[in-house]
Amino acid sequence: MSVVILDGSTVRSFVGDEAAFTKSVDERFASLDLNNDGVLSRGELRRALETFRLTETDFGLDTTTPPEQLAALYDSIFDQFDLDGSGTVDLAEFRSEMKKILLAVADGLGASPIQIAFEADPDGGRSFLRQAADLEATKLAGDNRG
Ligand SMILES: [Ca+2]
Repeated sequence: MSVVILDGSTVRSFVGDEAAFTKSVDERFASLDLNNDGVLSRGELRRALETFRLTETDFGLDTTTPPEQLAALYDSIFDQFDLDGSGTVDLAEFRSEMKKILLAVADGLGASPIQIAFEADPDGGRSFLRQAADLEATKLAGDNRG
């Protein structure tokens, strides 16, 4: 487990770094598309949300949230992702919604830094917030060199 400190501007600059952001989102999409059909089903997206741990930190839920409430939440999130109502989420929908979510997270964080502890991800992936923090660390290191 490692701990990073980030605030809204950290997340914002990650989302604003289009190449890095798109690459991360695309990689995550590919890893979530378990049956490799190029779209995310309801079940695949639900697994994604659980992986991101967004529900706990960003939607104000805790582990005592009843399952039926969680199911309703996942449904409403899926409908948000599925912009054209096709019943699946394609890469373009995934990108645009992840961007919106992370910018909302950035707004929520504002200028107050928070400390987040990350556990090692079993699939070797890193959460988006972790990647945001890592990207900023890389940039700061670059600035110090220059
Ligand atoms: Ca799929």
